[in-house]
Amino acid sequence: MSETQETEETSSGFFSKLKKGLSKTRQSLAGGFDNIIHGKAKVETRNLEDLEEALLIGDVGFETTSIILEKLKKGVADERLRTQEEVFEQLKNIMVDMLETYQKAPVQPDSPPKVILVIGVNGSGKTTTIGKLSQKWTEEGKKVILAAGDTFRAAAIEQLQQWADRVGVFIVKQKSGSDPSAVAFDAVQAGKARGADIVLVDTAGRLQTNQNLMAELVKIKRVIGKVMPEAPHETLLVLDASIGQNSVSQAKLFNEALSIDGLVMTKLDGTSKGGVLLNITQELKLPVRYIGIGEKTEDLQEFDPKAFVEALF
Ligand SMILES: Nc1nc2c(ncn2[C@@H]2O[C@H](COP(=O)(O)OP(=O)(O)O)[C@@H](O)[C@H]2O)c(=O)[nH]1
Ligand SMILES: [Mg+2]
Repeated sequence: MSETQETEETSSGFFSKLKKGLSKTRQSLAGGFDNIIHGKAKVETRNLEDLEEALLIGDVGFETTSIILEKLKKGVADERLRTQEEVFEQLKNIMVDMLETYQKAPVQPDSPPKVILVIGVNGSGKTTTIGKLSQKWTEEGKKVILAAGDTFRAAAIEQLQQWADRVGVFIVKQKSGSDPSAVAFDAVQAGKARGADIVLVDTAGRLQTNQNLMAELVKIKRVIGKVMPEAPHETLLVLDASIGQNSVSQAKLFNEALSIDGLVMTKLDGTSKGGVLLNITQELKLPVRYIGIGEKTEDLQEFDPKAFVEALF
């Protein structure tokens, strides 16, 4: 197989997975548009009102929907947008623009390892995301080390250990109940000593109280910085997309305490609320780094705004 053929196949595989993963969101969000916007007929006010409703039902959120509608109305008033088809094309452009606004290239450290702190509430998909990323990067030839920083439950350490065994990467762990900062400290040190490219730090998502959790995460972050002053190079917040608008307030809480660098939106495959990505990027002004569209390793994709919007329709 030639190289171009291979690239085409991989990218079309990527896209068909994305389409499949987003099918529920497509049904709720874009399914609404099908009845509203089709073809060459002149656009009417009623079309825009129905569109607004479809966006709200698709969990795009009130503020963000208003911004989109304002732009479309202006286009119609200026007579730049005459047909329903033109409105639809413009809608896609607006969505891509919104999603691209805060995207940026991830930070590269001056010297390895790159330390990535992964945070988020219980069940959001932190450990699974770390497992998937470690597999992907190991296959790319990178040396990855895992830190079992969710010491709150023994099962959490075991779950990360299983990924480490499966992928064949080194894991730093202690027994449950131990100080997660100490685990993170050891892992970053091990990363330096062993010449690792990446250290992925798992964390707990639930403690006795939210305050305890935030304080613990802040401490982990500070302690990592003692081994490598510029680390963690990336703090990623993992959010379960199926909780829709609730993820916005959750993200704000974490961001205030820990200043997040990027988002991972998981479980987009099981939900109709994928429109929340538009809202959360506008509200948080943060890039989406990865999206999870299924259980398998290849179901974690780097976020691509154009492909995402294309797959929605
Ligand atoms: N369908 C689907 N399930 C996911 C995805 N990401 C994670 N999960 C599942 O969500 C559950 C919780 O994940 P886990 O990584 O343990 O969450 P954690 O508590 O944040 O570490 C597990 O059953 C995962 O298999 C995803 O993108 N799609
Ligand atoms: Mg976990």
